[in-house]
Amino acid sequence: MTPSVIDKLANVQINELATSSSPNLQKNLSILSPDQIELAKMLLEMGQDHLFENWRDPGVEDNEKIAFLDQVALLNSSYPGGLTSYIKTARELLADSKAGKNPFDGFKPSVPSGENLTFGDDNFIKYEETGVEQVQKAVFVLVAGGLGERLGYNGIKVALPLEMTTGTCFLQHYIESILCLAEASCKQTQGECRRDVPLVIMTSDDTHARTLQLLESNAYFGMKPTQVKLLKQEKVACLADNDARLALDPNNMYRIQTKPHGHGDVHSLLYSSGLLKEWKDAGFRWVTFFQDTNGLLFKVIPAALGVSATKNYHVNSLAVPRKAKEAIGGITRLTHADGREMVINVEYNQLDPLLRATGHPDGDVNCETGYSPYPGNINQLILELGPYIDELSKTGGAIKEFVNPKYKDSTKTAFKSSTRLECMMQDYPKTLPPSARVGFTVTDPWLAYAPVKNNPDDAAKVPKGNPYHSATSGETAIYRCNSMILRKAGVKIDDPVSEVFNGQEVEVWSRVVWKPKWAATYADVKRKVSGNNNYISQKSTLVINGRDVHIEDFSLDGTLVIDSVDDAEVKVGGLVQNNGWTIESVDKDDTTLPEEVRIRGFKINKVEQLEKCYSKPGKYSLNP
Ligand code: UGB
Repeated sequence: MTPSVIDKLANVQINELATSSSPNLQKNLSILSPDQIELAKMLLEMGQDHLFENWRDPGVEDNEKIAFLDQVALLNSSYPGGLTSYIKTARELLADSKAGKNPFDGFKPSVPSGENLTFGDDNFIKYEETGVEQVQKAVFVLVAGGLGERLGYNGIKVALPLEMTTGTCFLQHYIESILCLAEASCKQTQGECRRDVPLVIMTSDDTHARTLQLLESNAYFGMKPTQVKLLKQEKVACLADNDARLALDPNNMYRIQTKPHGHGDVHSLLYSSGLLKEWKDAGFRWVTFFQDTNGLLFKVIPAALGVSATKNYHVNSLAVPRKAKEAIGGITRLTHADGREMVINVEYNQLDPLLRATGHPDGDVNCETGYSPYPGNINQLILELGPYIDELSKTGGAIKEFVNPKYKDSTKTAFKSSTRLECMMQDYPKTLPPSARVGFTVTDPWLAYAPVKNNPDDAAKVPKGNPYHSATSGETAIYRCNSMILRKAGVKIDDPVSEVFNGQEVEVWSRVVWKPKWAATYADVKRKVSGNNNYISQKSTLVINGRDVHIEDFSLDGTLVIDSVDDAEVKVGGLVQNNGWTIESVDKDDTTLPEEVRIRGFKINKVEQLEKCYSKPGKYSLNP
């Protein structure tokens, strides 16, 4: 545009604003560009005059005013439909909230049907095999924009070790699992695949730089950098009152307060990035979403992909049996008198009142299995790419939002602090037609779910019998799961002992840890364990860092660490006995210890071990 056209446009807009309710803005129009004036006009039209109320005269704090409109431009462009749409939706949702309207009014809940997997049975093995085949057609999406305030950890959560025996961090474990499953997938289909399985990581301003740095300083943990894409979510504007007036930062009148919008952003980001189409053109079929700190997830991903492929699920939510009122959402079928129907996650604080209001006077209660009949959503979703693209083409990736203001009193006229709209990735099915194939896959919690979300103090307050979801339980769950898998494969493993760390009583099993390249599936474990005389004592630690390691008639009472290159075939038998590695309780408030140790309440004391390293190709036998 030539300067004269810009001047004209500015003049028109200045005239339009001349009668505006914001004299301070009017005075400053000369320092703003036409685009900035357009944004300011939109704000006034949306009843946001207060944002300019304290603007100083032109010449004073002009850079701050420009920065303010730059921020408005970003908030406007990063929200589907822009700020106008954000403010309109906020007004509607705030009015509903004030009126106490339940978003599920008129819906009747019932228990949906899905697939229940029992680890290691024929059905599980069949699904796992089908799933491995599908991995080469899958893309993986990790939502990692959350700061983890509940955990109270200062770093990014994906950098946390999932266990301290090897110190492997979550991101490394996820990437290695994906690489191994993709390789197994290629092998199973006689190497026909020609593409790299992509990984997308959704970050936020809180996590982006540190996630990138973690990847770069570790050579992307073995992935090609081109395989990994980071998509950064933006925060959304905070709302000061029921009229959805945007909240200014109390320390800076030229800055709108912002807060995270939630993991639901992943859908609009994927849509606007153009990646979905790219993947479809490249022949991918599945999009697998997962959270930042679940060290068990990949134990069940192959079987769950198998369920998706076998049942042609457009949406497959992974779930675990859930204790009634446990603080995770329940997967529920909702049926409306007007014919609407959906299978959706209902958050735990909404499920109980909804049941009570619809003819279940006791609300959410355990049934004869000892669990609620509504399976617990663990927020790992597998979507079929084709129907996903079709749906997002209609919605642009916008997900039904909610608002959760904390009111000052029962008049519900003022908030204790500003609020904002939020959205959750598992609400994606809310806009799907009833014909969509929405299902779920339930697995044992010991196999699939051990998130690290709660700080030690909150975890210690969890009602007895409910999971802690802490760093302590996250790590001990890895040992329990690996021990149970080996048990199923025929290894005799001692029962665990019960110990208390950071005020949480946990089962301590033998510390068995292996790299995904040793076994990415149960079928791999079965192939690599043979003989009827394998035994691991409770005090033992077994670390397998090698691909071709075979355990046969082997007894361990102490610590054995095996490192081997891919072409080294190692047979492990006989008896290894030493003082091993012990678990030592630590004080969570001992600031001389690293934070990742304190949040677990224990450390690994490496007293004695047998360490074997096979760095050259060949056939070896470890039989001391
Ligand atoms: N996340 C983002 O990427 N961006 C955000 O803005 C926020 C989060 P939380 P939440 O596993 O038991 C979910 O905070 O949202 C990422 C389900 O909603 O750990 O309280 C973040 O980095 C709930 O139904 O969990 O609860 C992390 O990877 C239940 O399944 C992920 O989103 C619960 O998880 C989840 O964020 C659970």
